[in-house]
Amino acid sequence: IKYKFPEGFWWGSATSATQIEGASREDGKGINIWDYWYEQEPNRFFDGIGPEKTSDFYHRYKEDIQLMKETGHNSFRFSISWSRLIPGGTGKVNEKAVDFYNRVIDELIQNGIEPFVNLFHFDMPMELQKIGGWENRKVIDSYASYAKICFETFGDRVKKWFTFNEPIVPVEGGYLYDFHYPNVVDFQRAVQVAYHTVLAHAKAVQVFRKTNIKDGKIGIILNLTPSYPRSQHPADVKAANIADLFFNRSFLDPAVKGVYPAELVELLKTYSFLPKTEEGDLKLIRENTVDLLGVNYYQPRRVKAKENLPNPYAPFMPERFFDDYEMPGRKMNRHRGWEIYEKGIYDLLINLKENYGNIECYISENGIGVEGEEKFRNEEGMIEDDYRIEFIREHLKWLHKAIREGVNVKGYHMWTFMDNWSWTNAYKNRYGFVSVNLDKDCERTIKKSGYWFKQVAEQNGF
Ligand code: BGP
Repeated sequence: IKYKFPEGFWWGSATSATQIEGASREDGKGINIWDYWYEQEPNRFFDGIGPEKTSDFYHRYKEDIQLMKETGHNSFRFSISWSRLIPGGTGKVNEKAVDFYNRVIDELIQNGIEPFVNLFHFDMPMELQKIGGWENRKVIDSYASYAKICFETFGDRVKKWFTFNEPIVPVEGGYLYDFHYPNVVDFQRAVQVAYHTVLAHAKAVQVFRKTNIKDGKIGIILNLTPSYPRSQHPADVKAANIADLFFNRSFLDPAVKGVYPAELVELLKTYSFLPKTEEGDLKLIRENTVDLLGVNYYQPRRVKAKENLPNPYAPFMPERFFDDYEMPGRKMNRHRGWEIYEKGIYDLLINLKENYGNIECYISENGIGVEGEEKFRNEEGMIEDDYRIEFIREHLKWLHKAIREGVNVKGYHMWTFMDNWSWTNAYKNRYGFVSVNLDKDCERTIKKSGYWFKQVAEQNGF
């Protein structure tokens, strides 16, 4: 074995409630922004497929947990659906949801699979969105109460907690680039939403510490996109730094260091976009940094200095400060339109080691979405997804190098366990170790990558 990983390394995959559970109206679940938006505008959804059934994990979790075992998982990340647990977002707890998550957690543990639980994966309860969602400061307290209930109910068995998955994505999607509800394009509101999310995160960490879960750790999951300048020309480097401030450091610094980057604050101040704050906010952030960090890595960001002056009449956007740069010859996943750059995972981890106190971290998502995988199904009925094996293997090599150089990485979760519903392309691009046949009542079959992963996990390397 050439690439051996440290003892006790976490191998597994990640999912989210809205994308796998289905049963969106069953057993007292309240609706979230996705259920609502799909009802309002089904045609905006790819192929007209919404989140109501998805991969039916709600009913088939036992079978799925067996498949996790068969694919070598010793750990699994999923999220709790806030609107399932507390249908109104605040107030009464849905006992059927408690029962469901209890059963999932117990089943995982009985099968030797460590649960990693995330509290928020893009799925704001609709009742709270109606009063403004993250724009409304009150929602921070609703979130903290929800978090408290989760810690108290499941904390006896769940030891790895995450407050948010990719909190910047609802800001980008919902308030800047129009791909999440509520489809607002407004930089000032985006700043406020981002700021309230950071406060909600810090508050949940504070609640967690008070709940005092034995051996428990809490973190946040961020999509870190290393920001590479086109050249070492100072204008390009400056452009890359600004993109890094907006898209990485706006959450990374407050979560890990407890402070916002001064350059970001300065920039927002210059353009009069500072958020509304209250006394005590900065103290809350400062005192509630994370124990661990989940890192989702798919692709880097490549930028160059702006070539034209920004249009003064266009809405203010982060892109006011840089242009995207399409590096010639870059390797692409054409299905998703994302660059594949394996070394990025190494670069970002080295940055965490050097500039973020070598925080304990783990790769919480990394994977490749491919359209039309059925054509790779062989006579035995197995999808031969060699491209996925290659994608994972090449990333693992760089991850391994980072570990050798002392980065504090404890695990790797692939996105995703089984093919699932995605926010913008439904079932077009498939990501799973396990395929889901929508025409055959969601029949599951393990792909070649799933068997390969089992070997890797069992040998703790390859
Ligand atoms: C991440 C999200 C996941 C997942 C993944 C793949 O940003 O945390 O929820 O969807 O990306 O992206 P997509 O489904 O858009 O192709």
